[in-house]
Amino acid sequence: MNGKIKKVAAIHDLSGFGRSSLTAIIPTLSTMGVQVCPLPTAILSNHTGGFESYSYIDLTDSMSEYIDVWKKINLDFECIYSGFLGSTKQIEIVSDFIDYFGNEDNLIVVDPVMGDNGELYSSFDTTIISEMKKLIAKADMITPNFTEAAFLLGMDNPPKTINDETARDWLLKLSDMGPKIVVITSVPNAEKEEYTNVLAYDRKNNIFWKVGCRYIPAFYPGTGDIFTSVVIGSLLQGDSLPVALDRATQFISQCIKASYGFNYPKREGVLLEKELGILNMPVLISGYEML
Ligand code: PXL
Repeated sequence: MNGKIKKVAAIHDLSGFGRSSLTAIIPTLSTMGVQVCPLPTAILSNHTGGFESYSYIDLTDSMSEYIDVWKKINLDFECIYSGFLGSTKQIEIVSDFIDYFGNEDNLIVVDPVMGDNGELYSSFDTTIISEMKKLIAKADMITPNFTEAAFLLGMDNPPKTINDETARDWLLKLSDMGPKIVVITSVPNAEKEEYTNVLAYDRKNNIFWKVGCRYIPAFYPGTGDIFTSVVIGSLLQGDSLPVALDRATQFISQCIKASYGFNYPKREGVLLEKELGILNMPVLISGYEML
């Protein structure tokens, strides 16, 4: 056995309460045997989705010095994973980070965190969309939710549902912007209202994938961060893309079911701590198919 542990540079905010961003990403990837090296973008008292207020310390000005030290001590990463970015300047910093630390062998993942349920998060205005488009051009894989995918494609108001043909069109158009792998989460199912889909396109193999999941009418902040973390952990463990998507979908459904059953306050996020252990259990692949 060799002691090599893979490292992920995780460029996200730290929100002290509500199980989103780094407080969800670190435990998830650590449980999957991956070392998380956080590059914090901001420190918040709690995430911005559903509380009366939040405190916000912007770390844009300290990020360059932090990164310079990482360069000096010669760090390298098997994956670079960015999420919530608080300013245009931060997007530029991440872009430079990818130019320096990205290479042929590592996986560059950009989760273009901007909004959900048809709306931008309260801390953003629409300039985030054009900046995010520049950043996704440098990614190997992007993981927008349905709302973010529509915004990246230039729509102001995401449609209610899309059929398979439109879905393939969206995936191709997003891949044309740069990323080799495009994953769209929370896509409403046009035929079966009680299901949502995760859809994906793998340009190298020219394959579209679809993983269905029973829709649970509950919105919990942080589920996108946990989803992308499981996909990354699974790919770094050597799984194929559809298996990684299947594992992540199953894990999120399990977390949501665990929380929903307790009528747990949504703004506190899903009951991650109760469920983390199942990430180390043998996987029963539940049902991916080609789109
Ligand atoms: O999970 C996405 C996210 C990340 N960071 C902050 C957020 C949110 C979603 O609300 O508010 C600060």
